[in-house]
Amino acid sequence: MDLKSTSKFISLILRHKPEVIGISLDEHGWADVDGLIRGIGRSRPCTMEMLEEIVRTDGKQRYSFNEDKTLIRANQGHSVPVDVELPVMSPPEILYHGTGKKYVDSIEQKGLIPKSRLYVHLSGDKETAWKVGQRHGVPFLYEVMSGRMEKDGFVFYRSVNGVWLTKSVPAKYLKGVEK
Ligand code: HQG
Repeated sequence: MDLKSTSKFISLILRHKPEVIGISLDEHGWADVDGLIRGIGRSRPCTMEMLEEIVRTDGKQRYSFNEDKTLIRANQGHSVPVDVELPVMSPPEILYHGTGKKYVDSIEQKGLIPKSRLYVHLSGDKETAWKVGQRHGVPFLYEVMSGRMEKDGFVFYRSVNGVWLTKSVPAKYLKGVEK
């Protein structure tokens, strides 16, 4: 079994369903490393060395260890209600959100909502947002007037792996743009 599939499994466990391997996350999203290795180990090979390699090489830097590597958590993307202590940060004037064309009608009505996750995910550059959109069929790109939103009182966070997060984006701050 390759590291990529184990990494996907870890993402499911640490963001959405820790119960699939019988573990739980603390209020800050941390899971016990030994428990995670044992839990995953019941269905596929999993060692500390593999875990360290996954954390180190993950393309989006999705996971972090605590200092002594006894705990591990996902940096963002959760649907379970944990507080990963995201720092509040002033956004650039414009951020981007990539989505599926099929969602556009609904988004123009309701704005961007977090759906199953805790936050709406925004990207600092078009290229990244486009890739996120491609996960949802025919992609569609929005410019988000994040500077104006901040002036109007919306709060933005930035995860340690560079994803911008906010609770919602009303439609008036969105503008469809070309790739
Ligand atoms: C859409 C990946 C209808 C929203 C990525 C999105 C990201 C609406 C979808 C991270 C809507 C939710 C998150 C509305 C929002 N009506 N649809 N009112 N408001 N939507 O997967 O942003 O590889 O939960 O546009 O790189 O696609 O997993 O969010 O299309 O950073 O690490 O509802 O996941 O990272 O989809 O992706 P998702 P997302 P990882």
